[in-house]
Order: sequence, then structure tokens, then C-alpha cells
Amino acid sequence: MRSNRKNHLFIVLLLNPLGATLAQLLECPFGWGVNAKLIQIPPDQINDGYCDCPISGLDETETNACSGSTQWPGIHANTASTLKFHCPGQPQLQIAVSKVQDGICDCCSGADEAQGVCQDICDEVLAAERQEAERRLHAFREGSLIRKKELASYSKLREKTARDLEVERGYVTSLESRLNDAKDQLTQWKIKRLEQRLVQVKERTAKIATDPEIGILNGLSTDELSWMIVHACQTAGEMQAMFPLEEKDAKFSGNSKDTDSTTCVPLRLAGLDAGLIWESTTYKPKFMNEAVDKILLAELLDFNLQHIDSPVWTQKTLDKGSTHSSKLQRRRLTEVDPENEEGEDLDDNDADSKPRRDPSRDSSKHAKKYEQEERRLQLEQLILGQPFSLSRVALRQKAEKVISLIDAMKETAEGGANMTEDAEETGNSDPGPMIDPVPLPFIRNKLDDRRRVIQTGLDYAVSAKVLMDELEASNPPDFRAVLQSLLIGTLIHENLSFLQFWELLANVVPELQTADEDSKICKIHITCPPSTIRRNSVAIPSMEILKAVEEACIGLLQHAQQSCVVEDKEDALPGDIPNGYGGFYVLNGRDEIDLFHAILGDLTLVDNDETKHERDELSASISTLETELENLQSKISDMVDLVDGGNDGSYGPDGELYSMKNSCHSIDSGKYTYKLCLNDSATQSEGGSGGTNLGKWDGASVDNDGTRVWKWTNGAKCWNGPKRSATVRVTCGIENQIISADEPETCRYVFEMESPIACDESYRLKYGLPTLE
Ligand code: MAN
Repeated sequence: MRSNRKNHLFIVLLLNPLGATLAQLLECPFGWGVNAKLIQIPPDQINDGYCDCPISGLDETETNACSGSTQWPGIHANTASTLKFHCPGQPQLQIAVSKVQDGICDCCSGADEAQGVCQDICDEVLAAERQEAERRLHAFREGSLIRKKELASYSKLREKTARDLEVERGYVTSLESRLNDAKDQLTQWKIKRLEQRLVQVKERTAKIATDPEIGILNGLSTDELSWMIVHACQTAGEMQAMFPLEEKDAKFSGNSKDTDSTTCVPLRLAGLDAGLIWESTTYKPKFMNEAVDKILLAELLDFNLQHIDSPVWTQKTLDKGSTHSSKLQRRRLTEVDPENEEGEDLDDNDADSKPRRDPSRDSSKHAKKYEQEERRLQLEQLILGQPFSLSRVALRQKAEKVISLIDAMKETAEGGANMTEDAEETGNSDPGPMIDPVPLPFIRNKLDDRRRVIQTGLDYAVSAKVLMDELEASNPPDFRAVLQSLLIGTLIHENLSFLQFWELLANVVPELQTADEDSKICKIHITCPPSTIRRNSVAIPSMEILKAVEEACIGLLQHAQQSCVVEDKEDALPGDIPNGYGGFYVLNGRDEIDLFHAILGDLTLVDNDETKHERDELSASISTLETELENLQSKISDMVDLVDGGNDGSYGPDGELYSMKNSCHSIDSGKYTYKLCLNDSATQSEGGSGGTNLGKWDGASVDNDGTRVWKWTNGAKCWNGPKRSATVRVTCGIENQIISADEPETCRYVFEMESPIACDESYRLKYGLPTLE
């Protein structure tokens, strides 16, 4: 060991010129117990690879010689890394001191070994190194030019963009105000339409209702008008349940196929036509000239004009209806929110006749529901007690009777079958009465169906009664006019025929109710032939209606009598349940030859070509401006991004990554093609198809030795391993290109890439390259 000292000292002095001065002062403890003393270490024995201070290790802090001493923990990594042997003529090559004098030639000159051990191969080796150095220098020259140019153009662009940004922001303000103006125009247009319709409907309904010649509601009391509205809704519910939407043209008889729907839609629409809506939870009426927002009413009307088969009448449903699909629009008419598993009621318009829930759950909400249910039942009883409901009650009773008969027969039949089996066992051969059971379920279903029709009618009627009661309680200034307008509106939107109207009238005006026992025997609930009365010299019904009903009655009576005869023949079980069974008819709404078509047809809720065109134009200019604004905002956001050097600083120092923003780079390696996209994702594909996700762009950073590192993380999970990730280390080069790909650990991918952006000062220093003018 000692013989090597000279050589080693050379190393120390070379690497640490201060070492000798410090070492001159070095004293260290030596020996133990009574023999302990301080010894002085001469400079040539410091870091000579021989441990003179075994207790403290102070003389060999840069070698491993004192490793294991009691006080010195061993050579420190940082110190070790600085302790290198420099090969003369090879500035890039530094070798660990342990490789000096180890018998292996590391330096091309052989300077790391004793003289004569190695051959000098520097000419050969340095030529290759020189070539590499030249290549590096060339790349650096070119690359750093490109880098400078790109940085300069980014910086110029950035300044310009910062200036432009102010201008663009000014455009936003003006676009926004133009957009607001356009929206305002559309709103004003809708309000104008609303006002026009209100005036039109008011004039027309007043005429239809009270014209001395043709008025159809002349002479009626407010109570009668109110009950006619309730029964009109009952009719609407029955039509809705009896004839599902596709089977009839009637648009507004509560037109959702959803039988859960219990709100009397025609009445709600009639309300809008009268400038009136009912508050969504208390059903207190709000008139437009009082509390109702004109804009809301205009929006509702306009929406309904455009969506005649799925109208709305509250803000909430308007919002749903206008922004969502028809599926959601349909839900609007449903009492129970299908997304709510609890089956809670929608707290808007649809609860006016229901809920019909189990009241046993003990929250105040449910107590309230219980109260509502009580109220509903009371109203239902009240409605069932009206003359209009007589045929419904009769049909219900008849249906119950027949159904219990069918059930009893079924039991007997089953019992009989059992008995037959028993009889076989016991030898009793009497099989009992034989009944053909085939039509029974059919009849039973039809009767159930009829009961459902009646119940839907009742639900609608209850819904209307709730609204009527609240309306009356609110004591509106011209109650009669409001009722007339609501009734006419309901008839319009329900698509009611004159004959159905006559049925309402005949059942609510006591003097018109027939005392003709025959018609009761025939169980016809349409009052045929019509009677007529006069109140204060006003004819009820109007002459026009009387005439039309008289004509219609001729055919109806014939049909009714026939069915009476058929029914009477049947002792117990009917063979079929036609419409009109038991005297309960559900009539189709009006058609184009109906008297009411001529009277009410022009007030039906439709959008005509002209108004459609006007709205389309206004809407189009709004959407043009919206698109323009959206584009401008996205442009501005890109500009801000540029000025800010990438909103999250993602363009790196001096915005050097800007020129590479969103660029993709590929390399084929083995059977895979790798594609790395900045600000996006990295993929691995095989045979040109598909692509395994190696991760999403996770940003750029610089590691300890100044190398740029880009990362993609959170890729597709590796089977039994981590999520895939990719790392790129970027070095100086003239072009942007990936030069190597590797997967050193399963699903962890590393790449080397060349790019001009890495040709910077730190690269120059790292490789000791000359400065460029
Ligand atoms: C695929 C490729 C490979 C990866 C394995 C891991 O074959 O993504 O790179 O090593 O999955 O199962």
C-alpha cells in the first residue's frame, strides 16, 4: 500500500488543491486507554489509501481506507463522486480512483496504470471521440439557432397576442350586449304574442260564451260553470285512459300515455290562455296582472305553441322541457319522479289530485300527504255524488258485481276440478256444472280497464276541483268571466265535441236532467233526446247546440236501445264489454265536422307559419351570436394561455415548449410503435391497430443534471402490475425525434428524444462546448 502513496497524492492534489493545506494541520487521536495520544499526519499521508487515524478516519475522508473506523461512517457518496482520476487528453473521461493501478487500462494513454503496462491507443480512441464531439458541436450550433429563433418568435407572438387580447376582449363586451339585445327581442316578441293571444282568446271566448245569439254558456250560474269545468276534466281523463294517444287525434286531453298523469292538462292550458297559473304547491291562483311574471307566462305559452303534444305550465317544467329530451318532457306529466326511488312526488304541478301513497310513514311530509289523501278522497266522493257521475257509479257497481261473479265461478271451477280429482279417488262421478273459463279473464280485464278509465276521469276531476276551489277562495274580481274563459279554454284544449259538452250541460243544469225513466232503464248517460229550458229568456242550450244534439241523438238512441236489449238478454255474464256497456260511453273528441270545430277550432294551440318564421329568425340570430361568442371566448382563452406561457406554465421556461405544443412523435421499437403526444396522451400499438394507453401528459420538468424530462402517467393498468407510464429524456438535436425506446420495467416505458429546445446554455456547459457568437 505505502508504495503507492506518491501516485495517490498526485490524485489528491489534482482534485483538491486545498487538501494539502488542510492536511498540514491534521492531528488525530490514536490508541486506546492509557496509550491514547494525538498523532500528526504529514500531508503526503493524507488520502493516500492507508488508514493512519483508525479511530476517527480523518486522514482518509476521500478514500475507503478507514471504512469501519469507530467514528467515521465511511466515504460519503458526494465526496466519492468528486474523487475521480482525470485521463490526460480525455476531458470527458474521469475514472474512479479504485480503477487506478488496478491492472486494467482505462485511459487511452495508459496514464491510470504504471508505466509500460498499457499501450497508447489515443489516436484511435480520440478520433472517435473527436467525431462525436464534432457531431455534438454541430447539433448544438444548429439546434441552438433553431431554439433561439423559436424562442424569439414565441416572445414576439406573445407580445402581439397580449396587445390583441385587449381588442378581442372589447369584442366580447360588444358581442355580449348584442346577444342580450337579441334575447331581449325574442322575449319581447314572446310577450307580444302572449298579449295578442290573451286579447284574441278573451274576445273569442267572451263571444263563444255569452254572445246573445250563439253564446253557449248563457244563463249558467258560477257554480254550474265551475262543475262543468270539473266534469270537462273528468271527460278528458276518461278519453285519455280510454283512447291512448296514437289512436286519436285529440291533442290536449291529457295526452301523455302515462296513466299516472292526473293533472287536468286542458284546464292548465286554459289557465295560461286566461293569463292565470296556479301556484305549484298551494294551487293558489296567480293572475298575470297581479303576481305572475309576464315573461314566464310568455315563455310557457311560447313553449306550448311549439310543443303542442307535451305542454308545460310551470317554470320548473318549462326548464326541464326546454332543455331536455322528450323523455324528460314526458316525465313532467308523471306524478312520481322515476329517478326518485322513494317515490316522492315532484313538488310541482302534478300533485293537485294525488298523492295516493301509503300514509303510514311518520314524517310531517307524510302526514301532509295523508292530509292530501284525505282531501282527495273527500273530493272524489263529492264528484261521485254528482249527476254527471251517475253512470260511472252504476258501471263501477255493475263491474264489481260481474267481477265477483267471475271470481266466484273461477273458484267453483277450481274447486270443481279438485273435487273431480277427489271424486276419482273416492269413486264419486258427479263433475258439477261445467263452465267455459276462456272468456272470463278477457271480460274481467275489460271491466278492470273500464274501472281504470273511470278512475282516471275521477283523478282529473279531483285535480280540477282542487284548482276550482282555490280559485273561488281567492275571490277574483270577475269570477264569472274567469270561469267562462277557463271552461271555453278547457273545451278547446281538451278537443271536446258538442255532444260531450251537452252531456256536461245536461248534468249540471238541474232543470235539464231527464225524468224520463226509459232512458234510465236503457242506462244511456247522454241525455237524449235533449230537453231545453229558458232562464231569464235565455235558451239553454243554445239553439245551435240543441239542433245538433237532436240530430245526433237519433243515432245514439238506436244504438243504446240495441245494447239495452242485448244486455237485458244476458242473465248474468256479458259476452263482451263494448264502449257503452252499462250505459257508460266514452266519446271521442271532436273531429273536423263537429259543430265545436267551427266554433273553437281557431283557438287551438298551434304555431302558424308566420309566427314560426318570426321566432326562427330571432332564435337563429341568437344562436349565431352565441356561437360567435363561444368561438371568441375559446380564442381568447387560447390567447391567454399563450400569454401566460401555458395557463399552468406548461410551455416551460421562456415558453420553449410552445412550438411543440400538441405535437406527436413516433418511434418503432421491436414489435411496437410508440406515439407520444405533448399535452395529450402516449400510446403503444402493434401492427398498426388499436393502441394501449401509456398515460396522459403529465407535464415537463428538469432533473438534477439539467435534462428535460417529460412524463405521461395514469395509463392502462398493467396486468398484475402498475398503471402504464412513459418518460422522455430530451437531449440537444437538430430535429424533434425520438431516438430510443425501452421498457426497463414492465409497463414503465422510457424514451430518449432529441430536440433543438434542449440546445441551451446548460447543455453547452455540460459538454464544455464553446460559446456561439
Ligand atoms: C403488453 C404491452 C407490453 C407490456 C405487457 C404487460 O403486451 O403493453 O409492453 O409489457 O402488455 O402485460
